[in-house]
Amino acid sequence: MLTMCTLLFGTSCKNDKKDTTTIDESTEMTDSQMVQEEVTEMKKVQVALESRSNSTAKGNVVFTEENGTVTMTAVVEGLKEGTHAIHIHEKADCSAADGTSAGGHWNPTNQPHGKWGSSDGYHKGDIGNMEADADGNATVTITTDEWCIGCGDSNKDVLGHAIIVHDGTDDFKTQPTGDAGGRISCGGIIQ
Ligand SMILES: [Cu+2]
Ligand SMILES: [Zn+2]
Repeated sequence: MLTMCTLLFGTSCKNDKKDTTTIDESTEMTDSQMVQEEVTEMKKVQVALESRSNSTAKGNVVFTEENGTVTMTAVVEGLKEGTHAIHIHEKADCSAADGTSAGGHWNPTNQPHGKWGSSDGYHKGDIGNMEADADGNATVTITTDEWCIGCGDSNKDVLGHAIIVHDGTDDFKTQPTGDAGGRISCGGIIQ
């Protein structure tokens, strides 16, 4: 019996391609492969955006972190055609019908509201705007080393906050909100 188990284990190890697997091959991972990825380098958290303020806006946001760089992609549907602000807000609490339970913009570094990367300052949650097409679909991607997923550094860690999509446009000037209008979709960033 012992010999049998050793043999099986040995065979399994020999076929294990762990050392040559790259992160980019992760599109169709099984659960066991997913565990292996987490043990190595890539972190991932997925957020469902729910409609708020009687809107039809909903969607999905995916954060991944690899080698200290976080990429966030938001895909939203059910929007009015045109420009919509999207931010990370302070609290992972979408319970209010108008989304106000998520608090203000996530701003751990005590900066003014602004355009991401601006020398005048910007909140860590100031993702910016996205454009909805005539069918109401919008997507935005941001890649940054100013965030992390679950690293525990309160100036960087996106976990425990919320994604908010707004009815209007972020003007990058009005303090502290960007005058982006109502909150039409919300999702807590929870692992
Ligand atoms: Cu906002
Ligand atoms: Zn802001």
